[in-house]
Amino acid sequence: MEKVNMPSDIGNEDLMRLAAWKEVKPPGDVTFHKAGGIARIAFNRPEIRNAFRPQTIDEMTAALLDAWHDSNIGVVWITANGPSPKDGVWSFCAGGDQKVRGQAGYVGDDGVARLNVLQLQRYIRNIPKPVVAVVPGYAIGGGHVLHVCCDLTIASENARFGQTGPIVGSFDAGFGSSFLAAQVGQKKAREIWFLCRQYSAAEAEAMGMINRVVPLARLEREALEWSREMLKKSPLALRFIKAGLNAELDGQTGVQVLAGDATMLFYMTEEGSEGKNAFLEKREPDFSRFPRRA
Ligand code: 1HA
Repeated sequence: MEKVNMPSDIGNEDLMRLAAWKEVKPPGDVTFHKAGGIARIAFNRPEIRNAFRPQTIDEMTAALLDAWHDSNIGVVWITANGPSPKDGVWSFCAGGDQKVRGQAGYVGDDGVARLNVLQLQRYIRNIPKPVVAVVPGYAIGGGHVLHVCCDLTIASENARFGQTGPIVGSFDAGFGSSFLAAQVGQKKAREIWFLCRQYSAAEAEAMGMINRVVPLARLEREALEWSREMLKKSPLALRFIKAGLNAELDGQTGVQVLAGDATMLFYMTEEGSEGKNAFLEKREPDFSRFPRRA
């Protein structure tokens, strides 16, 4: 069959020249770099379309948590290295590695079956910084769900999007369905899941599940430009907007994240500090100087 996802004339070496990327950890199933306020976390199994096993997700989760706690980082990318050394095809992620799929999940070297990608999805939604899916090729199955969970998606023209669960005997009825429907509407989300077709980047953009399509050779430059624009904005404002946009779909957990942000802001006020100070000074708190605002 003719390959629809052709290699570009760029390789990682060129991508790495775009910014002064510093390697955070040695390459494994994932590579992890930082530069100028951006964390670049990339799937690194291009020979199998960047399909993930438990170790891949563990490495990606650790990198995401590192970026979460690094106050120098304002934007996180989830992307992928490529192309495949076998056939030159680019991919973002083709979902769970079917070769290690056991009876109760994807089996790690320790023999334990996991669906740890679901926790990664929650972290992507909860990290109080924008997460950008930078998609250089196939985003299929659980890989498609990951881009859906990201705050923004920038894709290359050759990217292909779709679900395969009902073909390979799986489904993501969580964010992979509900957040997808919030993006493309109920009818389209049902079409995507019930028919398991593949969609071009242009089609994905038209249905509202990705933000921008560019030639593959421009992909990371475009992502850099978007990221640098966001980095100039108020971090707290972006944090609250993200929490607010998530809150309804995330139910009580969404309210909890938003409420936690409100608590953080309260701690930053004199009124909030008065209670703590009074406790530490073993006196009654005096809130009388704080107005009851209209
Ligand atoms: O649904 C869930 C979950 C639900 C709830 C909770 C957790 C979940 C966790 C995961 C998932 C899932 O991800 S289920 C969906 C699993 N993924 C798929 O069904 C996609 C399978 N792959 C494909 O459909 C195609 O490979 C492709 C459309 C992405 C690309 O097609 P293409 O260009 O024709 O490449 P292909 O020849 O098929 O693949 C190239 C190589 O990559 C092959 O290896 P090779 O024969 O060269 O040794 C192929 O086996 C390998 N590969 C591709 N995808 C996977 C994979 N190997 C293992 N697992 C894969 N997912």
